[in-house]
Amino acid sequence: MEIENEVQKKEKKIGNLISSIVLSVFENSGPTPVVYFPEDMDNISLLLIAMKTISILMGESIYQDGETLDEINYFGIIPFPDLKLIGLTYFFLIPDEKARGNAKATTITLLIEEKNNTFFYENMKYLRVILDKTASQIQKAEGLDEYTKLINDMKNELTEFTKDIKDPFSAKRKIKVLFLGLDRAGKTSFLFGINKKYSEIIKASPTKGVKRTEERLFSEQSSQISIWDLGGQRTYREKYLEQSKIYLYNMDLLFFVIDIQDTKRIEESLNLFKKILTSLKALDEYPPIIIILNKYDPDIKDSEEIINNLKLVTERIKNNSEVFFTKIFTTTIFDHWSLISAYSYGLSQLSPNRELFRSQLKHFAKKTKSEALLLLNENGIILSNYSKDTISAKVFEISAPHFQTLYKTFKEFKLLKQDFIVSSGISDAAKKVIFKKIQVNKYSLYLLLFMKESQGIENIEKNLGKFSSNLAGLISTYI
Ligand SMILES: Nc1nc2c(ncn2[C@@H]2O[C@H](COP(=O)(O)OP(=O)(O)OP(=O)(O)O)[C@@H](O)[C@H]2O)c(=O)[nH]1
Ligand SMILES: [Mg+2]
Repeated sequence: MEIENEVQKKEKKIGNLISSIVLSVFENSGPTPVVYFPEDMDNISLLLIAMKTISILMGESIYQDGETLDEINYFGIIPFPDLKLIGLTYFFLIPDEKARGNAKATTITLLIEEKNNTFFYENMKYLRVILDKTASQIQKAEGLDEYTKLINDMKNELTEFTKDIKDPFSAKRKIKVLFLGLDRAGKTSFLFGINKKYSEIIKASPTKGVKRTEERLFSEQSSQISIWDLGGQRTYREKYLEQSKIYLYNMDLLFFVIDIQDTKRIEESLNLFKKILTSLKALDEYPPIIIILNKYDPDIKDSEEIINNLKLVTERIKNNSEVFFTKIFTTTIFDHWSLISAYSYGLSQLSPNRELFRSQLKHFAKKTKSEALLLLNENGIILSNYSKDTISAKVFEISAPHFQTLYKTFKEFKLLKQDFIVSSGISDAAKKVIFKKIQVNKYSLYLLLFMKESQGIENIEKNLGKFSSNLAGLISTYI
C-alpha cells in the first residue's frame, strides 16, 4: 500500500513536471496575467511572473522603434528565486491598433521547479517549436476565449511530451564541447591561446587521446562545461569515429579546426569533416559547428595561396554542411582577439539567453547613443555584442583586449579614480571608447562602448541601473 502511494506520488510529479504556464500581456493597466494554468494559481505569483517577464523583455519601449512584429521574438530562461521556480519565456507582440506602438508586449512562460532546470536546456529545441507555434497562433487570435483554448492545447501537448520523461534531472547542466581536426591543426594551441598560456604553446606536443579541461564563464556558474581536445593523429581519429557513441555522443558544440596553411592536407581535412558529420547524423546529434581556419597568420594571410585555400574551404564547407548550423572564423595564435571571437561565438551558442542579451545591449546602445557595445566576462570572453556597422565592430576588435589589459593594470597600481577608462580623439574629438567595469549582482562584468557623442558618460550612468537589473535577471541562467 505504502509502496503504491510512493509510485503514485512519483507518477504525479512526472506528469506535472511543468508547474505552470502563464500568458501575460502588457495591457493599459500594466503587465497582466491573462491565461494561466493551474487555474488556482495565487495572484501574487502570477503578477510577479507577468511583471518580471514583460519588464525584462520589454526594456521601456524597445518595440516602438520601428521594428516589425516579426523582429521581436526572444526566448530566455528567467529565474524566479522567490517562487523557487525557473521560467522559459517567449516574448512576442500581439498587433493592436489601439495600443502604444500598435502592438502589445506579450509573454508565454513555462515554469518548472528550480531543481529541474536542466529540463529546459536539454529540451530547448522542442520547447521552442511548441512555444513559437502557440505564439504565432495567439498573434492571429481574436480574444481571451481563443487565447485560453490555445494555451490549453499547448498544455496538453506539453503534458503528452513530459509524460514519458522518466529520469530525474541532474541539478547541473552538463555541456560537452569538442575540438576536432587533423593533427597539427592547432587545437591545443588554440585552447592555450584563449587562456593566455603562451609558454605552453611553445612546448605543446601532439595530444594523445583526449585532453579534458573545464571552462568557467563565471565562478558562480551552475553548469559544467567540459572541453574535450581530441588528438588528431590517425589512430586517435579512427578511435573516436569508431567509438562515436563514447566520444561524439551528447555533444553540445563542435569546433572543427583546419590548418589553412597546409594546402596539401586540405582535402584530408575536409574528408574528416565529412566523416564526422556522417557520424553525427547517425547519432542524431546536431550541435552547432564552429569552423576554425587556423594559422591565418598576419604576415601571410594576403598571399595568393592562403586566399585560394580560404575560398576553397569556405565553399566546400558550405556545400557539405547540409542541415548543420556552421559558422566560419579565421584565427591565428598571433592575434588573441581572433581566438576569443571564435571561441566566444561558439560558447554563446550554448546560451538560451543570447538573443535577450543582445536585445538588452541594443537597447542600451540606443539610450547611450553608442555605436557599438561589448559585454565581457573577467577573462575577456565576449558574452554579448552589438554594433551598428562593421566599422564600429572593427574598432572593437582592435581595442577591446588592450582596454581590458589597461584597465587591469591601472586597477592593480591603483591608478583609477573612477571605475572606467575613457579614450578620446578617435577619428574626431567627440568619439570615445569607454571601458567600464560593471557589477551585476555578484557577477563582475566589463562593458566596452564606442560612442559618438561626448555626453556619453552621463548617459551611461543614468541608464546603467535599469540595464544591470535587467541583466541580473538573465545572467544566472546565461549558461
Ligand atoms: N604559424 C602558426 N602556427 C600555429 C598556430 N597555431 C598552432 N600552431 C603550431 O602548430 C603546431 C601544432 O599545434 P597543436 O596545437 O599541437 O596542434 P593540434 O591540433 O593540437 O595537434 P594534435 O594534438 O596532434 O591533434 C605547433 O607547432 C603550434 O605551435 C598558428 O596560428 N599559426
Ligand atoms: Mg593537440
